[in-house]
Amino acid sequence: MPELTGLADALRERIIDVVSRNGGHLASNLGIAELTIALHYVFDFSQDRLLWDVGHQCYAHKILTGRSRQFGTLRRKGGLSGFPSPAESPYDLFATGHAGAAISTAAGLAWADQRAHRDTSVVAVVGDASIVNGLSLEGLNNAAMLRRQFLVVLNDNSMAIDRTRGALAEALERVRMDARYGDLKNSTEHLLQRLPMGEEISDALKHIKEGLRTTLHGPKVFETVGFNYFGPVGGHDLPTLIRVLERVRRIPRPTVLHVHTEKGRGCVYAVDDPCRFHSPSAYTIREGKAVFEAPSRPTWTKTFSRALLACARRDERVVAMTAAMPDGTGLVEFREAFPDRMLDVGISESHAVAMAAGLARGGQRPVVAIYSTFLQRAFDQVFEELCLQKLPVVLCLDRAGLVGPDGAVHHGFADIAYLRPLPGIVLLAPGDAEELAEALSFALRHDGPVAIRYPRDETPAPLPGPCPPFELGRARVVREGDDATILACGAMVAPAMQAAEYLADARGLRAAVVNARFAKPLDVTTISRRLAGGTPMLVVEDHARIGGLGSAVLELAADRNLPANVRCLGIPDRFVAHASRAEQLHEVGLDRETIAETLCQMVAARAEVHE
Ligand SMILES: Cc1ncc(C[n+]2csc(CCOP(=O)(O)OP(=O)(O)O)c2C)c(N)n1
Repeated sequence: MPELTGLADALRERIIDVVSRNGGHLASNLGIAELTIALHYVFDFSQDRLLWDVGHQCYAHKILTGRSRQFGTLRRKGGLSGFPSPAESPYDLFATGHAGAAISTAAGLAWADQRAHRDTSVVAVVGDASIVNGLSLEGLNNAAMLRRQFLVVLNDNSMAIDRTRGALAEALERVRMDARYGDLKNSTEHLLQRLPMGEEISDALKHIKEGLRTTLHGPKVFETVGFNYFGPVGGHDLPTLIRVLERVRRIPRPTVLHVHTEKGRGCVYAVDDPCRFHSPSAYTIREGKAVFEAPSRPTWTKTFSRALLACARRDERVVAMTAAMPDGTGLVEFREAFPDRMLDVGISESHAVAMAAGLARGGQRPVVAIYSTFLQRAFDQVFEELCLQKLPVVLCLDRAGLVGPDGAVHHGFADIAYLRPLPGIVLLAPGDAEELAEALSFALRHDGPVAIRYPRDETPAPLPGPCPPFELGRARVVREGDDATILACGAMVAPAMQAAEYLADARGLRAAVVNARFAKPLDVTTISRRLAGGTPMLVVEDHARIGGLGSAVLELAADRNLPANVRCLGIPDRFVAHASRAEQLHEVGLDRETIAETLCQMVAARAEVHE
């Protein structure tokens, strides 16, 4: 056992070392080292099933399942993913990154194994913030019907990225207060005495009935839906954890084991500021402090944060909403300035959007700041509660496009494609920082749903010339030229400008650059005029080629019978792996060089036709 305890410290040391160099999910992984060891000690996950909810806490699991040597490549191009990945290991059953799905996929595996007469144990590890996600609750509700072993390990560290919010969080907090550590040890001993060990299943079942009554402090929600609940158990006491798991493993019914862990465990700065160290970028330690490289220009998130504060000062109806991501979406300053106008609803994107609809109907001006990839969870609410009602809610889609090291599970490559068919929605993509502020002002003036997309990146140098206010369906011509047009969207305007400048200097080619600003409604006049006569148009977007701005332009050309000498550069029809965002953009051809080269080819092809 002492070796195992030493192993937990060694895992933490390794994780700190690699995350400080590569960036990644630090605090959650430090907190779950003992629990991961205990799970692997008690179960045989070469046969048994282990599902990580979200999956960001799987680093120790990766190291323990044959990936120790590659761990230094974490989140790097060609290296290990920062999330579970079946491509890497049979111990990773699903590639995950979105919260709430583990109980459902575990339930599916449990049913499948039962049908196939496979005698496996199934374990889902879910954090205290993710267990309140609607999908988790749907999963619990259904999995409770299983008549077999099914273990949900509730890893409760009282944190989402920020503090966990909501009524269940408060219930868990009460459990924690009731069972402070000394007490916790007693209750765990009590629990151990009551849990089956070595008996026949029928005896075990008898114990479980009693077990239901042995619950000392637990929130009743799990028992109400039909789960056995055991806990709380200290998550850093490895021998006890192993003893508890060995017994809980034998229970032939759906069971929740509630484990307390400390986010950031074993690392002073991560314990002190678990939110900052939830998913830090690379850093170095100087005089005991983590030092981060400052961005050379303000990020899009920071720019949004400032712009929203300015709008909120002008209009007191503006309220801000987040689904458990105040820091990532830039709402921390807003929360400080306007605590009464800020809502953090926990990891519940569908609820956030539906609630925003209610707020808008009640006369407020909600701004929902959300990552593009997570808005996918709320598609139906955007459809029904926002668009069908024509309600003025502003969706600010951070991390739109390719997201860099978080990789395939987090890219926001589909928002234009899934939002564009919804009648009445307006889709904006600002080209620089000033445009983001203008887009937000426009969105808050507009009487209907608006989504604004921007990437995880620094903002580019300001586009040339004055920044005109946004007008519905009006693009902005940022560079004139008659030989060809680059129609660029959002963060792609800057590389499009660089490509056009290069082509002018190196090839004497005069390409116009049109900043689309709107993916919907399109600037029909400007685009139609630029297509006239078969002038080449290259559409460039940090979005899937399928269904994005390029598709919209081709639909317009088809509808109006316009000549469509159009090519599209965008994200191809495959999942792009983790790497830096610049590497990913280069890999898919969304860089200055590929834009210039593609436009040259188009112009050359046209010249050939005309010869
Ligand atoms: C649907 C969804 N929304 C938001 C996120 C962003 N996110 C990643 S981890 C995390 C917090 C998870 O908290 P918890 O489940 O308690 O796990 P912990 O990190 O505390 O171990 C959040 C909000 C996500 N991954 N998926």
